[in-house]
Amino acid sequence: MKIAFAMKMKPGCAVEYKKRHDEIWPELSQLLKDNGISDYSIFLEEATNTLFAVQQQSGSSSQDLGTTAIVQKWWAYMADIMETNPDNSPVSIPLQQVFHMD
Ligand code: RM4
Repeated sequence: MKIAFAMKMKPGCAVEYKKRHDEIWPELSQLLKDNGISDYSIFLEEATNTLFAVQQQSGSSSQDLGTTAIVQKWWAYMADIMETNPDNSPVSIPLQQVFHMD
């Protein structure tokens, strides 16, 4: 199932945000794949620093993996450039699909 959600990046962090994702930890990407996440993209709207994530999921969302140590470590690593909840998880707003074409 394809899902999408919005997150917020702190202003002026686009280069660093992309750099960190270009260098995503292999153990994190493997964990995501092991949990049925694929075809995962994140897009940035620079005017509002809004991040739009889209992913295929066969079980839980990437945002539901916060009980794993590697996701907790990644969220703590990313917290300085994102809007987060007290547990460092990124504030994530589920988005409703209103159109799809194969
Ligand atoms: C994002 C955010 C998400 C994570 C991806 C890989 O910045 O931390 O929760 O799934 O990175």
